[in-house]
Amino acid sequence: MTTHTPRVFSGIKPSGGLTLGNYLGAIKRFVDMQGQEFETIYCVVDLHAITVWQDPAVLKDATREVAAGFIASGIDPSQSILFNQSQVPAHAELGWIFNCVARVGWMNRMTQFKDKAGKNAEQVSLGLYAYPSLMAADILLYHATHVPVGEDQKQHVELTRDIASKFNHDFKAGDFFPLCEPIIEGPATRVMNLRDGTKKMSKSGESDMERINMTDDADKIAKKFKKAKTDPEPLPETLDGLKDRPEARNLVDIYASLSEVTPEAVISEYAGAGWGRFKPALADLAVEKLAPISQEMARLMKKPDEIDAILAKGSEKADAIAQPILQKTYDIVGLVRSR
Ligand code: AQP
Repeated sequence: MTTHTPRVFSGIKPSGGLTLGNYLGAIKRFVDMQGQEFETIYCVVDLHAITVWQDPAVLKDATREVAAGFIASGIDPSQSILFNQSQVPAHAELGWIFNCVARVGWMNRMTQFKDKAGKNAEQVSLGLYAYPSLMAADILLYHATHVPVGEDQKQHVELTRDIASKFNHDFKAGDFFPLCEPIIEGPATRVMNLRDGTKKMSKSGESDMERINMTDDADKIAKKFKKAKTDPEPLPETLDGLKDRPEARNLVDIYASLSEVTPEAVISEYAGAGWGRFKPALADLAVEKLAPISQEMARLMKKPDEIDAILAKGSEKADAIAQPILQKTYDIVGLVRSR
């Protein structure tokens, strides 16, 4: 029985600018896990971004912007490994092996693919369909044991466990690939769209008004929260009163996550308050928390060479962990390493 080193891996795809959902559901929690008992590896997953068409120049900018977002939020490249996926080719190599382990039936159950492909499933890229097996490779290439993600990625982490199990079983490889744990915690594991509380806030959502971008200024943030869809009722006395009020619940959860208290505590502070009081308070809080991050992001974005140098160094460190695991995988699978 192998004991795997406690190791965290997670990533964000540069398919647009970072949103408050990415921040609260992922990056803020990545920062919390840094410097604890884990080795932490964070990745800008550019190969995932291109599963949907990306303008090449925009992709480069978005890759650096996501890296800047990590650093400005508190990911310290001397404490965590920070890199972009395409620079460690072992991700794609292990991804191919996992394409041969994962079953088509498993992929057909992935709800994110169904949501993204919609009625257009015949026309989307093969890469979008195979995305979860590349994600499994991202995680298992480092023998990661813990994967902090938002709620929407839970199914993909579960698939990663299925791929690890099937590989270990089919190749009689013991517990070579660990069964990683998804870590989905806090009040903002699924930040919802500001115009429709039944949909997730996404980078690539149609309207800019439905999301808070990490680069939005104070005026924009205030305007977006002011226009956020709600209902006519004031905030209730207890959290139960937010049942069937998805937009209201979302704003309370965002407030709780930004101020690092429970949703119950928010409700007890604002019980009976109308939106005219709550929304400006939420906007002020968001500006207070996000402004220092967006200012630092803007400063970093003026120095793309510095960002690239950080990513290059991180890629080397990541590669040093990944290569022995990939080579051992080749041996297990029976691929002759002739050079
Ligand atoms: N709305 C959200 N609430 C909480 N967590 C979220 N995450 C994304 N949206 C929310 C988490 O952020 C991490 C990175 O996600 P990703 O960028 O790799 O992919 P995604 O989940 O597909 O993000 P988007 O913003 O919806 O991108 P597009 O629109 O391009 O598909 C993950 O941990 C995710 O859970």
